[in-house]
Formats: sequence, C-alpha cells, structure tokens
Amino acid sequence: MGLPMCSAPRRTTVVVATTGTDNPKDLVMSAPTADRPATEFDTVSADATATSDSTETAPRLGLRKFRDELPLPKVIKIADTGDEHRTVSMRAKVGRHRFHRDLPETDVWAYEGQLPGPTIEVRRDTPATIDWVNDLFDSDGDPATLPYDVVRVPPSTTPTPTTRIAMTPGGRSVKLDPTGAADDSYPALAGTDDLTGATVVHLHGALTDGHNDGWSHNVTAPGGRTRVLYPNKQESATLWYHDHAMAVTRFNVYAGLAGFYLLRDANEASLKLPSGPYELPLMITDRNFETRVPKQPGEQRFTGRPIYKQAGIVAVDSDGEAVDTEIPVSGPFTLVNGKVWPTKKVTPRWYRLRILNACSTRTLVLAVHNTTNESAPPSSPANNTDSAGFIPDRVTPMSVIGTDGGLLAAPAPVSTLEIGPAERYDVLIDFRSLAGQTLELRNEQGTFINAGPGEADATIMQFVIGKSAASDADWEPPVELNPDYRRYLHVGTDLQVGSQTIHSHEHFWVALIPPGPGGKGHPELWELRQLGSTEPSPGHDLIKVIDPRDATLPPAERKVLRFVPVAKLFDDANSIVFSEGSWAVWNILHLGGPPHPFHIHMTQFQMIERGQWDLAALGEEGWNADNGTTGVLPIPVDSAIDPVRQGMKDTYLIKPGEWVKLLGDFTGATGSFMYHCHILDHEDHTMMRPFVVLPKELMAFHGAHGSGHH
Ligand SMILES: [Cu+2]
Repeated sequence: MGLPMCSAPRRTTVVVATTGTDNPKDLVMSAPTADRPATEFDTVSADATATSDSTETAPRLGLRKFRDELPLPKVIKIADTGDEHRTVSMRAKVGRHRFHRDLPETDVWAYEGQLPGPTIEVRRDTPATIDWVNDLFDSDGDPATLPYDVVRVPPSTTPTPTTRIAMTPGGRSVKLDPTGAADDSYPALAGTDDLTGATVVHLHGALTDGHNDGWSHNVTAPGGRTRVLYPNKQESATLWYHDHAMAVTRFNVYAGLAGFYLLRDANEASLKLPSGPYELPLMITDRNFETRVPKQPGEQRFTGRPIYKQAGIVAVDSDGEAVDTEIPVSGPFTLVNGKVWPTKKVTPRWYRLRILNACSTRTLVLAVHNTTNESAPPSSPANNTDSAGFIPDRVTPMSVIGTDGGLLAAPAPVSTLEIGPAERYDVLIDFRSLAGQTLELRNEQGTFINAGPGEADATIMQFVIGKSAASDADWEPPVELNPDYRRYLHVGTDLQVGSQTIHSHEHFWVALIPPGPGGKGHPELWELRQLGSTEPSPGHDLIKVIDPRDATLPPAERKVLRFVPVAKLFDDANSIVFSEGSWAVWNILHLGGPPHPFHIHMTQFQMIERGQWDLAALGEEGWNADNGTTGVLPIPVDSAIDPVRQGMKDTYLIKPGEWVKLLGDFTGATGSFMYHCHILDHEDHTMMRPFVVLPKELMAFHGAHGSGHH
C-alpha cells in the first residue's frame, strides 16, 4: 500500500456511465393521481389554480407531487486497470440546482456541483485515491457563504407548538424582511450568515486508516485539497460519502455535500441482480424551502432556496442558567436524489433499490403502496403519523438483500422497513404483476422528533409501471446471497463468529443520556468506566445495572455493575484505545430521549444482543435528571433481532430503553476514528467521541487502555 500523500497519481480512469436528467425540459408530467383535499398547510397560489387539471395533483404544502422524473446521479467508475492507484478529483463547489420543477434554481454546495454528488463505483480490492478539493468559492472568487439561511423559530407564545411552526413550509431570515411585515420571518442562528465552507470528507462504511477517514477536526478551507486512499478491501456494499466537518456537518450536508459510493465484487456479480437501469440508488433527504415576504395574507411564493428552520427552545444548564438552543432540524418536504416527490417510470420486472436515508434527523418507515385508483390517499393528517390509515393489502412487499455493510445470507421479506439517518438497505422489488399500476414509496410515520399530525407528508416518490412485458420476466432472486456472511454471537465469555471461537475481546460501555442540564438541552453521549468492587459510588453521574450474566441466580445474589462517565465531550481525553486486530463489544445503554442512529467508524458490526427496559415504568429509577444517576436497572427484557438487523451494519438506530451490544472486528486499519449519533445536530453538539486503534506492538508502549478486557 503506497503512502497516499507521497505517491503521484499514475493514471486517471474516469468513465461517466450515465447522465442524470437535470434539464426541466426533459422531464415528463406525472401520471394522474387523485387530488388531495386542502389542509392547513396548503396555500392555493395563483399558479396552482390556473394550471391545475385532472392530469396533475393539487399542491401539497405548496408544491405538486410527481412533477420531476427521478434523477439518477452521474456515475464515476474507478476502473480496475491493474495499476496501483486510480486518482479521481472530486470538487466540493457551488452548483446550481432546482429542487422541484416549479421552483427556481438556486445555489447549492455539492460534489462536482451535483446534488447528489456523482456515484462512485469501484470493485473490491481496487485501491482508489481521491483528491477531495474544496472549491467552495463564490463568483467573486471569495469563499462562498452558506447557500441558504439558518433561522431559529423562537419558543412559541401561542398554543401552536414551536416544532410545528418550524415544520411549516416557508419562512425566511429577518434580513430578507427589512420592514418586519411578515410574522414568519425569523432571526438567523448566530454565526451562520458568515459561515464559509470548511470541509472534510468521510466515506461512510469504509475500512480505511484514520488519516483517510475524515477526522472532523481536519477540515480544509476553500482552496485546499486532501488526497485520500481507499483500499476497498471489503465486500460489496452501499457506502456513501459526505461532509464531516467539526460542529458544522449538519449545515454542510444540508447544503448538498453527499453522494453514493458503491463497492462491487465477484459474489455480487454472480447473483445477476437487476443492474444498469434496473438498479436505482435512492438518496432520501428532507428540506424546508424559503418563501418571499407575502404581499397579501396567506400568499406563499418559494424562492427556490432551502431554509434550515429550527425550533428554538430555552434549556437550563448545570448552573441553572437559561440557554437558548434548538432541536434538530427536519423539513416538511421529502426528496429523492435531490428532487421533491419525484416519479419514476419502470418496467414490470424486478428492480434493485439502493436506499439511503440521508436526512439529518428523520427516521423513515418505508412501505410501497399501490395507489392505482386509490380512493383514500393519505391526505388525512392522522395517516401521516402511523400506519392506521394505510391499507395493508395494497402494500407491495420488499425483499431486503443487504444492509449497510454488505449482503445478507438470504433475502428477508418485509412489508415495512424502518431506516434511520445514515442507514442503508439494499432491496429487491417485484413489479412483474403490476403492469399499468401506480405505486408510491411512502413514509409511514411523521418525524420522530417533530412528530405531529400533518407535519410531514407521507409521500416519498412514485413508481409508474409500464405495460410492456420485460424480456427477463423469469428471473427470480437467489435464495442464497452471501457465502461469506457469518453470524456473530456472544457465547458465555467467548465470541462465536461462524465456526470460529474468539476467546479474547474488548468491552466498551457507552450511555445515551436524555436531554437535560448537562447537555444544555441536548442529549449526551457518555463514555463509561466500570467501577471496581472496592471503589465508592459517587453521589452523582452513576449508572447501575444488574449483571445480566447473573440472570439464573436468586435476585439477592446478582451483582450490580456500576459505571461512571470518563468522557462526555469530543475534546475530553481518549479512553477507548485498543489494538488493531481486536474484536470489541460496544454496550450502548439508551437511558431516555429520542432514538439515536449510532454510527461507529472503521468497522462493520453486528448487533448480537438487544435488551429493552421499560423506561416509563422505571420512572426516576431509570434516569434521575437531578443527579444524573440511575437506580439499579433490572435485567432488560430480551428483544428479538429480526433477520434484517442481523446484517453487517455501521449505523444502528438505538431506541429509548434499549441496551444493545454491537460486536465489531477492528482489523485492517489503524489510527484515530470517531463514533457518534448520526442525527447531525446531535453529532455537531454533544454526541461524538474519538477512539483509537493502534498496532498491538505499539500498544505495548502506550499507557492508555480500553475500559474493559476479558
Ligand atoms: Cu442522536
């Protein structure tokens, strides 16, 4: 392996395989769909009343559905030409993008100016060198400032919750409303008007050394470039690249800095999965959009620019002082590959969907509904928050074949699929019996943080299935997908990985703490140390759990494991330092607050245990906010790990009250890495920590050590 910063690129092999449709003139009108009744969020614009007819949907939240054909990102294939390095240059730059056919074009920050960025395709074991160039300059040659406004909705003084106001389409920064005439103009979040683009790229899910991994502090200012080597020594998987800049990742990603990276291998090729036009990468995101100052009450005119509109809250810090802060953003509009509610013409055959939830905050529960002649579309707000309004027999099943880090052993059929931020699912769907029908990919829940009736539309995108028969109608998915897949298990004190027994491994302990004074209103991530049996318990910041290994003993004889935090913030000292080649069990205790999509860099892990506490029943015995201490938490109830969640993953959505054990093999890379919540607002605030993996010969000279070992 060459040193990436010292090796000159030997050869550049870039093949642009397909071109996305970005010209509105190329786009086709959507298929007929029943009009939706107006809701409180619908504003009838002059344009909508003038052109609305039976071939178009009524506007929803101010925009019409299915106006844009699903764009497919350009593909950059890093070809295997037999030499050691293939260098590709990828520029983060200011691009022009139209988020919806009826919206004006606007500036975005995007890789190669495209949103999503080009899809990078590379074969396993083909090393790739990428020059990540920060070219985020404006037309005057000055560093560009953020291409949208970040505003804070002040805590509501009316019965309407602040979160709902923040999810209402439109609004603007007060700087665009000099007379202060509109009541939906909001103050900018301090510092965001002057924010220029400091960037660092993380290839999410990749096994690569720490200095190639996008360490958040190692940002590059406009004009800089970073050369990164990706060995690609891992199985075929849906990876993605995105910005990871310290404390501003949420703004950079919302500006557009994300793209797919598809790793391919021989096993995947042998399966003859749907490919080419029948393999669709779907990057799902959400946005809110800015509106002009209304000239008359109720008028809603979009400028085309996104707006990052957050609900403000007043929290209390540990000193009892009031602090202004915000809850994580989510937008009322759902986008796929950069377009709001797009449509895709497909043929009646099997398709492969590479689904990525690239939302900053929102968890999606995906389901594919048959909307042909649908008489009761999910226009009722109640239908947006749960599955009660959906008709189960009109749901087309999906077959999950892969997770974040690779293919499952066998396909797992599902009717709904929960996907948290940064998670990916590789899905097959059979359109063969649906010729001439119309389907919708929908989100069966609202948003888990801003949940409320009508605050998010269920539609994600539409599939219009053609009538012409496909030539390969006989193809069926393979029953076995991945001979290399091995289930990880914890058996006694050993690990069982397929037929291999591993006697020694690391144990790390992390607690996810509910929002409170310690986090100034934000949830926290605590790295824990287990107290020895003779160490006294502190009066605050103490977590106590019954040792589940004592489940068979009488209650009085069961040991209590006690933990104290050793680190709460990113810049606190390292406590997780261990040898390359180690297996490690990460115990994550979720003690309340929202679900957190938990991402560990460098490895693909499996969830080996999943327990559940009933936090509501535990009350303050579960978590006492006054002293940051738990009572003695009982042995949690074992939860099943369904087949989809037995796959290789790098991000797992941890629910309140869960104690999950994530087992990873930390072999094949060294350096400083990060683990964090992938709700980008949480990551940017308090929920990210470093860990260090060193060659074991070096570890002998290193004083620090992990928090547990047996
Ligand atoms: Cu989180």
